[in-house]
Amino acid sequence: MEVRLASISAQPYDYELPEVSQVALVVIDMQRDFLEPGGFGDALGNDVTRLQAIVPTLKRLLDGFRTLQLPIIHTLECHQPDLSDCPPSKIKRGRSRLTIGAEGPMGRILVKGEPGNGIIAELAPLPGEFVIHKPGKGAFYNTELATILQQHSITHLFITGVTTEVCVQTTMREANDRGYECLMVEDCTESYFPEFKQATLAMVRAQGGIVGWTATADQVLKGLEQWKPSTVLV
Ligand code: TIU
Repeated sequence: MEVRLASISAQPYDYELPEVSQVALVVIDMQRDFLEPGGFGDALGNDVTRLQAIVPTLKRLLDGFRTLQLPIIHTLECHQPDLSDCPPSKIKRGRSRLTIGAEGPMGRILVKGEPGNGIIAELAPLPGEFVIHKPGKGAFYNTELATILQQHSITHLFITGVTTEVCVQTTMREANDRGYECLMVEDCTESYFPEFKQATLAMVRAQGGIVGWTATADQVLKGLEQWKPSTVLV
């Protein structure tokens, strides 16, 4: 079988997909709680509408991964209804009018299973895609993510979602320390603070890619179209 490696045009230099590698798309916390009025992000005093700009591009990237039948991992930041997995420090932080667990217009804030805690309809997971419920900002803390990546021999992660400098960056740093080759997709992540997004992208790729790479969705899709893994690892 012909083996063709992919090289994705990225910063600070091209992102290579070796012959024996498996990629996954990670979509962090595209939940109503962060993108719609009345959720956690709103309760913290943020303008949540500015996160919605990435939805069409992220949907296009998701569709690309689905067409290529590559693994997709969605995460949700959430807590058990009794908040037993939520440190009191997290509840107190923010000093918002609606704290975690309080009843809001979309149900209880950041509580698993509440209407406001679900992933937005446009990006809803399809059967066969992984869905990780995470109590922290990073997707590895107290979740099955590490096991899933190992079981499916995943080595390369394309990281997207919200917010760039909180859950997205924390997850990318956790993954980087575990040896995963991570690329943050520039136009598929957003922050309530545009300057924090730009700073995050810059610090990821500084120092020779100290945390990993960044590229646009188009650059990722163009690269993946050339990629034909020689070994089916999933
Ligand atoms: N507040 C904020 O920017 N983010 C979070 O609390 N969680 C995530 O980033 N998902």
